[in-house]
Amino acid sequence: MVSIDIETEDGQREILRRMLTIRAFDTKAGELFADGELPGFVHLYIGEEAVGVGAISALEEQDYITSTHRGHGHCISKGLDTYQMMAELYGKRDGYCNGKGGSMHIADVDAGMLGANGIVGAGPPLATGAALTADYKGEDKVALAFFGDGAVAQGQVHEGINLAATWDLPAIFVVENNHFGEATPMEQQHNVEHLSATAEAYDIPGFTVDGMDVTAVYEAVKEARERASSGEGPTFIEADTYRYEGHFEGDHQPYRTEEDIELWKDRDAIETFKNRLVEAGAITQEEFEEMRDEIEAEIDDAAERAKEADYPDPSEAYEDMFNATVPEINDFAARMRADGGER
Ligand SMILES: Cc1ncc(C[n+]2csc(CCOP(=O)(O)OP(=O)(O)O)c2C)c(N)n1
Ligand SMILES: [Mg+2]
Repeated sequence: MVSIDIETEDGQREILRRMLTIRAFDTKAGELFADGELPGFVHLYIGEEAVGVGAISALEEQDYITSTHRGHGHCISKGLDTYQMMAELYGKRDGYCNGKGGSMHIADVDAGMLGANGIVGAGPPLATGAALTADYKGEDKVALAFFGDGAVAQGQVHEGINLAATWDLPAIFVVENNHFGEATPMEQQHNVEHLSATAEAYDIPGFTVDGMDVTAVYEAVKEARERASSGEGPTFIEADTYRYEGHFEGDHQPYRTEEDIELWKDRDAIETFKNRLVEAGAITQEEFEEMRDEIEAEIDDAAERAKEADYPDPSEAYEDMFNATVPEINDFAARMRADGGER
């Protein structure tokens, strides 16, 4: 059983709900950042919702994902709690990393979310490692790595894909080609038209799908998962998508025009999927608006609660940093705490 069945009306509504949740969460995060409420940086996933939701909805509950610096959408797609996420953005103790990680380090290993990552290209080798673990233990688990067009030329991405391909590991590599790595357009980063050409070098299947179409992403990943879990190795999927907002909040975006953005907004994934469901009678426009309003209220509430929540105490600064199961590290951590970190 897949975690979400896109063939059913319940599954379709859940997919819509998740895409709307990402849109509402990141819209709120952008507003809060602009108001000076949030420390650090936020990179918004608005416009790219169909990729995270389509891909993760096609996985099983027990599967792993690795994420990027633009990770809120992956977290929500994997079912993470929006209050705990918001608390993490605020640096509060209730956050996923007790407020010590922030937007780019949200992780929930128990949920199979192996972490957002501030290091561009760091996800694929982690996914290969998780896939190797699953393979070694004989568990039916697949590891899916999300990474950007800007990560495709990173060395460690290729090391990860090469090993997974050579050892037929249960991995899936999903490139979110949003056409920019920071301010650099795709054509100035790569010599190929489609990044899925990368797959040829490793003799694995490679596809480019419409990343504004949640169904297309879902179907590609579902097929990739079947291949991975039956021992046939990894698949490389390029999802063609676009970010509506700047690279980070505060980016003045001299590298593109409002018209460029509007062209993609005309193909908005949420609007397209919703219209398809309305036509099929799976949801009415009124039900859709009700769903959207409820989600926005939930996110507002999560943000208000996170704002009021406690910060971690300074005495907790060295907690959760070391693997307590390794005695030497434990000992080192205890000494660090004792002398206030003077080493
Ligand atoms: C190893 C490394 N190099 C450079 C950076 C700086 N950096 C942060 S995001 C980014 C662009 C990433 O572009 P892409 O992978 O396409 O992801 P997108 O932001 O478009 O989602 C860069 C170069 C970094 N964080 N890590
Ligand atoms: Mg990009």
